[in-house]
Amino acid sequence: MTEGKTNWRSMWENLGLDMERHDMLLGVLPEIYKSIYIDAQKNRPEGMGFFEFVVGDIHGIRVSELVKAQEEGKKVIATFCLYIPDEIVIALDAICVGLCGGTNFSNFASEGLLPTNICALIKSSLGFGLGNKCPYYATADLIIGETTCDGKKKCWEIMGQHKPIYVVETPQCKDRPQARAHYIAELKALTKKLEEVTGNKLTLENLKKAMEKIQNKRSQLKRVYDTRKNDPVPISGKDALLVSQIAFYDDPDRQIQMVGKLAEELEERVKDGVGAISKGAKRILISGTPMAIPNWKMHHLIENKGVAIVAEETCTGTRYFESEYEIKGNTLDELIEVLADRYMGINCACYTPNTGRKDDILRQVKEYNADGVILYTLSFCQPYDIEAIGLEKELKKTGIPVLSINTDYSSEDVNQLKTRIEAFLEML
Ligand code: BJ8
Repeated sequence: MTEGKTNWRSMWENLGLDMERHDMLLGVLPEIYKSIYIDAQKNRPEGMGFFEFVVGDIHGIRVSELVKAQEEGKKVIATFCLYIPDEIVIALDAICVGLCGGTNFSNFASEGLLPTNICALIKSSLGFGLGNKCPYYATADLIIGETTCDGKKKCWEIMGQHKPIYVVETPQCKDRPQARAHYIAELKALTKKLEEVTGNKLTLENLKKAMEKIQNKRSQLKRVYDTRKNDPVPISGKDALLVSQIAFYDDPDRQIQMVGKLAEELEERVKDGVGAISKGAKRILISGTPMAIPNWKMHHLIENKGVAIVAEETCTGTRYFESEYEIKGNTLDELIEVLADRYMGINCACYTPNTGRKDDILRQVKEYNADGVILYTLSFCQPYDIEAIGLEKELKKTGIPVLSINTDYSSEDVNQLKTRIEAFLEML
């Protein structure tokens, strides 16, 4: 272990990390993890051992795999949004890593570059990169941005001064036929850019294979989520969130294997009536902005009260793996259309209108048998903030208890949140 750590140190130095700040980050993470995941939970599935190992070595083995792959000529492509299809990156024999930041530990580097009223996810992501604290960002050969929210759009301009970046112009009004045509054209332009960067060519065969792989990876996550529809829940929301967060940067083949193994164990637990949280516990659906690793704040606050989070209608939850596709098509163009339709089916608040999200929440309340919904919005995220107001009214109208929470990555509001969550849970 010591030897391994020494090796990582020289790797981090070679990647140009700010070692002092990086040491500080890695110094606090294990403690936070221990208090949230180990001390506060009982009866966790054995299969979580793998994910615990991965998070315990968050900047180690996986980064060394990326460095090794680069030495062998592969490229590392970093993304920040679900609308950038992993399938195209993987088909071109490159590695895709999701880079959203989930802690304000890195904000020192984004201060002075961004106004204060920008969401924590953007501040954190930019801070990690520019502050030389993220080895994934350091390895990235190309960053792919998108035109979703305004904050991200402007963030790409700043990132682009430090790293090669390519921005996909995602449409705003996705229900229009011309929006579909535009997104398809954008995916083709992205393909061209990635072909230049990787030196590989997208073919019908390699794209089909990549689609099978990514679809398989998503379906293993879906299996895990499906087990959460039972009472008792065989896995806590916290653990399920961790699995989902790791899926964004780990090797997809390993994910298929390890998430599949976990799903098998959870399916057995369901048969045997084994729960991670007591049978009959109140059940909460979370809906809102993504929760990038290590943002476990809401899950910890809620599950600490003995209730179960049964699903997340977020990009680090169901939006990531729902909307399966049929891999059919005899030409590359046809397969790209399949991809475009799948991705445009994701209901993100950055679209206007985005009525599908309300339908998703209502469906998931039923499917996961939720007693209430907590709308989770990162402060200063206007699209989700505005949708939360309308959703709160709509859900109340249908008799679904709902609580809307607006927060960031800091711990300053924890006591106030605890009080609000307690009051909400009591009325369920
Ligand atoms: S598909 S949710 S990953 S854009 S960064 S919108 S929190 S103000 S992340 Fe997103 Fe793609 Fe949509 Fe999903 Fe708000 Fe912050 Fe913007 Fe954010």
